[in-house]
Amino acid sequence: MKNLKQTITEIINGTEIFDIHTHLFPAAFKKYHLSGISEVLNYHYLIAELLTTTNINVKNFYKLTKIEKANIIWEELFKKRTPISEACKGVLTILSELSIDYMFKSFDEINTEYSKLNLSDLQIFKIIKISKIVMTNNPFDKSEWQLFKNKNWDTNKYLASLRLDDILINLDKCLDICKENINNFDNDNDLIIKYLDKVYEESKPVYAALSLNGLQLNSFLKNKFIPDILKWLERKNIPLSLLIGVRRNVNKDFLLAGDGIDRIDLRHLSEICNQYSNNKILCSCLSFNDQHELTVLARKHQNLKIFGFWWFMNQPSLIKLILNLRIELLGLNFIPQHSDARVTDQLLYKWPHFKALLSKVLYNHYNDIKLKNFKISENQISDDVSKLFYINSKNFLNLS
Ligand code: RAT
Ligand code: ZN
Repeated sequence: MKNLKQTITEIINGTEIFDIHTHLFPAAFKKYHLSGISEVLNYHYLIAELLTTTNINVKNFYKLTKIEKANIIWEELFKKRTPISEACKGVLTILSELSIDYMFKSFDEINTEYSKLNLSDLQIFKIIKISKIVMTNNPFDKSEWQLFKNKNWDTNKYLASLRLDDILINLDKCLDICKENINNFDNDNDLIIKYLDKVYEESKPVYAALSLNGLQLNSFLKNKFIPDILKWLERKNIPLSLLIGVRRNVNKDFLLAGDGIDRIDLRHLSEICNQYSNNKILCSCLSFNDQHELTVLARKHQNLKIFGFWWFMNQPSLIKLILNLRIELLGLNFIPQHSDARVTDQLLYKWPHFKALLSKVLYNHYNDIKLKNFKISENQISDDVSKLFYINSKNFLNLS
């Protein structure tokens, strides 16, 4: 092998990726598919930064059009100030990846240049080497669920997942939607399961997911629907993905940009894994505080798999630290990242930022075992990276 560092970087850049949690939709589903620089600048991570950095009136800001909002974000965060946060750097990565010279330019100028590129989602997938992504699909959102009425998109690239948060936060609405679709049922539990059967057939999801605050995690196993849902997931042989530790609406006025972090007790996760040992659980925690305990739990439960660096955890300094910890405690038995992208173009920064970190972290570990006389080959590194980016996800989701 020529040079270990270079070999690792080349392998990481050349390995196919399975992105297991995104908020992306196929381009054919126009109403929900987001792309382009205006959408990139309207990302709620940047909006939160804008609203807390400036004195802009929040209500008035949200009344503006997307182009107007993008304009303000560009002026305030990228021209008047140094764009040094992770969310800002993401935009710079996208622009430089696309060779757009942005210095001293207005949003309009950049927008015109960017639009001319006419980038398609599949082109972006190709640049980053993404072969599959998992969408977040809410079966209790009638308008969004229309996606599955006309499958004129590549179902091998865009896989579905069932987001079930509404069952915990908006049960009446969920039951109404179930009743519109299911005629014969014995009780509410039976109704929900029959509806899940229906949406399963329509979408063929690879997992079901729930995001939980501390209270919802504490009372999870006492919820009257959860045991039946877990049994249903076991029958369907698909995992439950738990995104734990979000506190919604910390600042209601900020809308989507107003969610924060909640305190949680991971002993409940351990209980879920024990009581439902035939269910597979994917898990990502939002707070830095919970990462050590979560990693130890993944050594204790065969049915638990950690995935990604979720949202506020997706910061280079934290990723470096926790990625090392995960490798130290779990070897390569975890799913290291997901993009959480809402705009297809964000893949152009989320994955390269992660790849650069993974490259450095893996180099140190391989170097370490090399010093202990372990002969690491190029093939072995390829297999390892392939596990991290693709195979671990594929196996845990039971995909062929
Ligand atoms: O990261 C985000 O964009 C958040 O707003 C959430 O969507 C989060 O990832 C989630 O899936 O709830
Ligand atoms: Zn998400």
